[in-house]
Amino acid sequence: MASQLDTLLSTLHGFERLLILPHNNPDPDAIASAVALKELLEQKSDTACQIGYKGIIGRPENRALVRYLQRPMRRLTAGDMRQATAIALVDTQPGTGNSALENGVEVRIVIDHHPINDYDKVVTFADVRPQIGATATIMTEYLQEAGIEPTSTLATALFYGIKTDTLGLVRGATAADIAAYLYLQPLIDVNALIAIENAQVPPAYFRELNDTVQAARIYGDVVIAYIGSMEYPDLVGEMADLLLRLEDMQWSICMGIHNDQLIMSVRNRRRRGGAGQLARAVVGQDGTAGGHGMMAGGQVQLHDHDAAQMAHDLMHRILRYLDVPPDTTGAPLLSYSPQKTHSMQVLS
Ligand SMILES: [Mn+2]
Repeated sequence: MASQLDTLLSTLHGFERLLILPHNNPDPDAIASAVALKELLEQKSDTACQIGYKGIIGRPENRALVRYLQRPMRRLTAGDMRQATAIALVDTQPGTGNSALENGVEVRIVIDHHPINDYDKVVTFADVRPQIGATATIMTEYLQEAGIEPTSTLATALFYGIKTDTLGLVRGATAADIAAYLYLQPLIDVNALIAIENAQVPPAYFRELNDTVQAARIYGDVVIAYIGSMEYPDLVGEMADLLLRLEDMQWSICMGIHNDQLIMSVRNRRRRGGAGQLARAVVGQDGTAGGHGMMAGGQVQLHDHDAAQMAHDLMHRILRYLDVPPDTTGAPLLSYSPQKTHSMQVLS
């Protein structure tokens, strides 16, 4: 029986060029996975690869990672999609609305770890494993199977991809993620990783942080912040992670506007917490959404809709979905004091 790797490679027979697409506004897992696929195919096939992306790489850590990788990807032009004869999607799937993929374009390869999407596209090779914590884990396995030891640079990127997607192996990590992480660990450039993780941030970061904290309201065990327009689209994910740290919270949801899109990020503390279901139910036909039990996201194209009104509508749907009584006014985070205070005990 042919191995997964052989099947993957045979998919590209006769194709001189492949366009690799990570999801829009790519995160470390998407960036590392795209670079790993390029490396694999350039060593094991005759196909030349180009990585393209849509959206922006805004989070300072992600910008630092891309600089460290010597800018392996470029923003897509309209012509790139038209000219592409073979396309690979990594860390995303057709039909999610979260890639540059256009209708009618054939997809050769999909490698992803998000829940399987009901797409009607014909994909020649699909390796989608929703139980796995990071696509970088799957790509590490392919490199191992191909007998390619990643360079220190690539190992660092893959390690960081697994680390961020699983919050350091505590969010949705499986035995496979742990195995890949431990395999990569001796190969990484520790100083580079420290520099990436502690990338310096522009003053706007602190303005956005302030806006988020000012906007956050608490409804029982749910904290929600709508921050209005934001400098870069992945900010909502970063802020949702931060808000989930508030004691007693089960849910955190952050929404903001970037480039005529309302972007929402959802977090839940539990492994099967239903973050993906909430995102899909709330966004509905107004946009696209997807994700796992603990983390999910969605986006709505605003067109002529008023941003504040749309945010208000979504907020309403979220509260209804979570059975929060409609007349409940949330408590502003900054004046919120929980019934029980148990967190500030001094440990001695
Ligand atoms: Mn991922």
